[in-house]
Amino acid sequence: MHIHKYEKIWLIFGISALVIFLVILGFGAFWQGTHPQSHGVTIDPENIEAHEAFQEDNLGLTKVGDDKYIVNIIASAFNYNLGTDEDGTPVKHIRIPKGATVLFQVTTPDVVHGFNVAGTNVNMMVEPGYISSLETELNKPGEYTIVCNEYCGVGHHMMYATLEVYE
Ligand SMILES: [Cu+2]
Repeated sequence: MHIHKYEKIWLIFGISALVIFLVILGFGAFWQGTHPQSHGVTIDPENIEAHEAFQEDNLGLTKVGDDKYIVNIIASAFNYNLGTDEDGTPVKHIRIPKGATVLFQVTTPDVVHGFNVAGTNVNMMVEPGYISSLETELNKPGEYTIVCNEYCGVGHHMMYATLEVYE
């Protein structure tokens, strides 16, 4: 069978593009652990406190087991509510030991926000009516900034918190 030269070039180009695409996808999924959420979890945005995870006492970092943590956060214009410490000051900094499994659960009562732990694969869109959750292992010690990467209004740039992964 004779294949024209241009047709050969085109076939090689097409097959290579497909292989490159699959390699990138595989790298993201298996090496970097990028997975879509399995299903949507809904919440009443006007009555967030009715959900146990978002009651004042349960906000922020909670240790739930050996090397297992849950972080509950209410994102709102223009703040990340991580609860308060003993003297009532809002928590803006959380510390997690290296290698621990962390489940982030975030929701919002108002508009669409982002939740991105800059420099990690923790990056979620936070929509009113839904609980965005992601479980991950943070293995690189350092200080990370949690930023909102969905423009949510004039105070958007003031939405941040910090996360420290320590040895
Ligand atoms: Cu924002």
